[in-house]
Amino acid sequence: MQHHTRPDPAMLAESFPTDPAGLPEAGRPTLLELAPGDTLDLRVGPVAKRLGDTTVRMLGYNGSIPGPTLKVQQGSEIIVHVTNDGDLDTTVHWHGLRLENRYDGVPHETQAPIPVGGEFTYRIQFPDAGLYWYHPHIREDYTQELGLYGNILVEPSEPDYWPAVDRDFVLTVDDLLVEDGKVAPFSPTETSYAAMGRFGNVFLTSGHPDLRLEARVGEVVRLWLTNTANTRVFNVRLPGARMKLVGGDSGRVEREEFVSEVLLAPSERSVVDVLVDQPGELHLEHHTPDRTYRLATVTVTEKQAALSPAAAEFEQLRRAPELAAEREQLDRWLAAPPDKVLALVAQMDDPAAMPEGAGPVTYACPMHPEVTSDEPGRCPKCGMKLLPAQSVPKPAAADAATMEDHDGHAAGHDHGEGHGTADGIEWEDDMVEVNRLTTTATMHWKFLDRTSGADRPAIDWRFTVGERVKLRLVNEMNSDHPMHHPFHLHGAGRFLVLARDGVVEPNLVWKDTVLVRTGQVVDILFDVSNPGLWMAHCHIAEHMQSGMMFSFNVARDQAAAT
Ligand SMILES: [Cu+2]
Repeated sequence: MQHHTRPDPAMLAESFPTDPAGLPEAGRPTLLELAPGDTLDLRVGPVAKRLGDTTVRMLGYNGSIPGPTLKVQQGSEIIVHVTNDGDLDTTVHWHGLRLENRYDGVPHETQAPIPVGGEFTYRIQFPDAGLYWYHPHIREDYTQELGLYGNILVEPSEPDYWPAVDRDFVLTVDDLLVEDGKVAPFSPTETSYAAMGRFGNVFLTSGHPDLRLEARVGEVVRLWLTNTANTRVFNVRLPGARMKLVGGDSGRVEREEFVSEVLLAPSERSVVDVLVDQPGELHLEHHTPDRTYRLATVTVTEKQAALSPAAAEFEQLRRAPELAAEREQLDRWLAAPPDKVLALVAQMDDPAAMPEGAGPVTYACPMHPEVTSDEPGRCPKCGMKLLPAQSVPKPAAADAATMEDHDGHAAGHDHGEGHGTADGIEWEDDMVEVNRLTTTATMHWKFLDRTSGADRPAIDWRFTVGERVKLRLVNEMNSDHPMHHPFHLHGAGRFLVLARDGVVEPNLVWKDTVLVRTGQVVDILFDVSNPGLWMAHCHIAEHMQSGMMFSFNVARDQAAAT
């Protein structure tokens, strides 16, 4: 075991290091095929990352951003030996895997943090086919933003689990906030951008600001997509090619369907097949109500030998029998009252609080500065808490403060009246100045257990292996900052979405994260399968840091539960 001297805490209090000089250049992620019982060495360390003309200091697993893509077999187990040469304590969380609790990577609950210079060995199991990922579970707002994420592809035991394809692209979608040629600063002691999370201005697809991929005419290409952003929701399109949705967070969908776009909240995954039937260039895009951003370019070359078997089957829309069986018993669960009701709320202090008796105050909405009032209250347009007007940029200044697009990545600029809140999703940071100032000290994101109707902030959930539990997630509008939250449950089990605002989920897939839009009520059916102490949290990194998390207990059997 290596022993490094830990950095001087006084220095840590100032800032994290930002100088890329002398660091190895970040590599491209490698694909590592691991056999059952194999050991992987995974090292966290700083890298120099080129972004256009600038080079910034970031963090990588094994020197690449993203870290290596692990390809493993369903039902297998591997050993991962992690060493931490990063900037702060770390753990590795294996997102979406139903694994043994003690390897879940939650600091102080399932393991001690791995100090800088320290190491930890994980045994990771893969009971379910599909696309998963790994990332730290300490200060994700910093470490994930800086590049610590990687994918896991679990190959199904069943040979025809997925339709045939000719080519796979495993892609992470992300955004990074760069200011003055550096990654925008972080405090080692507190999380900023706590209100909306840290939106970036450079889009990184698989770590690349201008990713170029190649395919051949007549092929079916599978896109394995993971949203690794701190807070941004991605809506992914590929104009000019047909996309077929085949899978989600954990495995395949109930019924394959042709789609024009897929929505990915932070930490969610989507698996889509694409038939590329014409030569030329295709652009993978992120499409919001107001803007379009380019995520990657796919060059389709004409060199094609014969029609691939995958292309011949592309029109088929298959069904998953295991999810059809779940559909059979869905009515019973839809009719049942929820076992637990969880409210998602915000309490926001004024980030530029005025001393008492400082004179008359007028209030304004940080997202709609034209909304003003002589009294405290909430914005009639979005429900946001009104703040003293001096802490809200003037309407003219507000526009100048909206995100500038990075070189050439904005394909369209129809920035209208609508702001970024259409469909209960905040697509952009529309209150940059206020958001930057909000910290874990002034912004309190909360889950409240409203099962019995009352506010009961201390959540005490106890489940038993083998149980199924209906959870109702209520994103309350009566909150200081109503916005969307991707709700994530750790590997105690997996869940199906039953209904969103009373609308029965049309296409089932096993999930570990669900997007709860502003004001929405989402019912999920949680299939509890693993004992231990497990976390639930919002996967907006800054929201989790600001309190939107709790842990719950799963007993091995009924006797242990009582
Ligand atoms: Cu949240």
